Amino acid sequence: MTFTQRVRQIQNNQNSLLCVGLDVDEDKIPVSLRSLEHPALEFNRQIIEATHDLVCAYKLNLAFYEAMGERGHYILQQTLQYIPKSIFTIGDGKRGDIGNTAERYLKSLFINLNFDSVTINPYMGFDSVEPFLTKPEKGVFILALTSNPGSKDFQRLAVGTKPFYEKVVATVKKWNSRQNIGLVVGATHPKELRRIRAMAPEMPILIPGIGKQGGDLKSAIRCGCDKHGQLAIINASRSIIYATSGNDFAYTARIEAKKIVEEMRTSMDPSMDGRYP
Ligand code: OMP
Repeated sequence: MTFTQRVRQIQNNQNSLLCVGLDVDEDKIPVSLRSLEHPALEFNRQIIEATHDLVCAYKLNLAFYEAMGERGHYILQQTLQYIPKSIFTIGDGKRGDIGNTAERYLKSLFINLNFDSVTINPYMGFDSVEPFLTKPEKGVFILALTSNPGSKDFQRLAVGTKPFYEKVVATVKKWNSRQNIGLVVGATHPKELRRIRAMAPEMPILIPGIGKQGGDLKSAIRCGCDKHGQLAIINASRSIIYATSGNDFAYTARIEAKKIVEEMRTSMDPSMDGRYP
């Protein structure tokens, strides 16, 4: 099964497009957990336990684990063990380097940590991405138009008559012979998201930027889904995992996740026949 087929299957089984970002920050963990040996691990365990029936994916941004030093690697490995196999994982490191270095990233992310997919920065071109594409069952989310204000600095520059990010989309489509490439497009750019979905009707699109970054959930669903109401993977990190700083953080995370999923489910009414409200 290719990665894209797997995303469809998981979204179908889970009836969800939601990806919870496990961007765990030790400074934001409730006081009640702080006396434990690994507070961040217990925090993740409880978040996963409380939300796993509501999500299609968990995204672990590696920066948050690297920032914890040696412990961080252990917490990353153990967190991955808590995630049910029926849900896919995204190792978010936005890697991208010359071929032999890319091979090392691949070994770390796809073999040692066994992530189902990764985020990749395509700035260094095909040879920096190619090693990640060799396994059809492993997904590669390539940055197209990111959610942050600085996305305008390079990604929107004109290449001929088109913005650079469209060139990225058109080019990576040609690399997708194994059906394992996805794109990253910020929810903060709904108009461009719609255009990118039209250019790449069959690619998974990871859509961060709802919640704290101000992107609109409904627009992300409307503009990001394919014609079957799938393949948009809508990420929320802080707005779910830090919805409260209290001891009821896991319960509150569930409530927040549920709100998003309910909105998704209404928007995905099959009678809409591929159109979204
Ligand atoms: P929240 O803003 O807390 O929901 O977190 C967003 C998460 O998505 C962080 O892990 C970011 O690093 C990541 N992200 C973006 O915010 N914008 C992008 O354009 C791309 C990503 C990403 O690749 O995941």
